[in-house]
Amino acid sequence: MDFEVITVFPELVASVLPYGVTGRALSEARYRVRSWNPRDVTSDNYRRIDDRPYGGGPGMVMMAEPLARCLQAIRDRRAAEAAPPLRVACLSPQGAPLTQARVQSISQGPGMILLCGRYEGIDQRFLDAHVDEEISVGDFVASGGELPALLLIDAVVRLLPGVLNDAQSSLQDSFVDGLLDCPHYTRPEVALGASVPPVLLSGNHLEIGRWRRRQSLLATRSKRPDLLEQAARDGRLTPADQRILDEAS
Ligand code: 9D3
Repeated sequence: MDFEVITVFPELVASVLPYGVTGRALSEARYRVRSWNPRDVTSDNYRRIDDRPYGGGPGMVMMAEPLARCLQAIRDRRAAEAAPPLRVACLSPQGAPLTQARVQSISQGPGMILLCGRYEGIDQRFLDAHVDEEISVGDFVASGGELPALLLIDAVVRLLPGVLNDAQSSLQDSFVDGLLDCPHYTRPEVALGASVPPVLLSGNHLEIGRWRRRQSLLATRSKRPDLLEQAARDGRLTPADQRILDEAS
């Protein structure tokens, strides 16, 4: 899995992944991340990559040509390595919201070229000519595309074969079945004056499973009613789930 990241802050991109699960996977060469700085392919003395917006307005716009040269440098390098071609995604507040379904589909492919925007935006001609999709990580304003790109890489890498210790844990992820996770407890049995729910100490795995499902359903209804409605529409709630929700409402 390869991520080719176009960014004016390559040190920022390199700084985040060498920790935890993504760090181990990186040292095991389960994926690669390379950064490409559009400033490195400029030809003018000022290494200019941004300019003022036509039509006026605040901020600066990333210029199309340095980005196109950067993309060509990536494609040339990959061709020389006989590496497969990659789709181009731009991280952008105007993109489609990233979902676990999209993360899973990316994890089954060869990787991506990720363009991290800075400034007010990117010249539309580059987007029209070269970008296959625009991806957002949520309805809030970040200061650039680098942290969103890292979030995408993080979410994809943990799904790669061999990356998580426990083969079960990514299958049990919240969002995979469209519900929020249940509460978790560990030793000691009494902490901060509160006890562990007795069912978790019972050894009855059927009852424990039912309790966890109930907690997931109730937490999803109270914190993310949108997810619960989607699960119901998609037929992911069993009659037993419906009964739990009806009885607790
Ligand atoms: C009012 C104009 N702003 C658009 C909302 C300008 C603007 C703000 C912030 C343009 C770019 C950015 C930088 N953000 C990203 O590049 C970004 C982002 C985000 O801000 N939120 C959620 N997902 C993403 S992905 C890339």
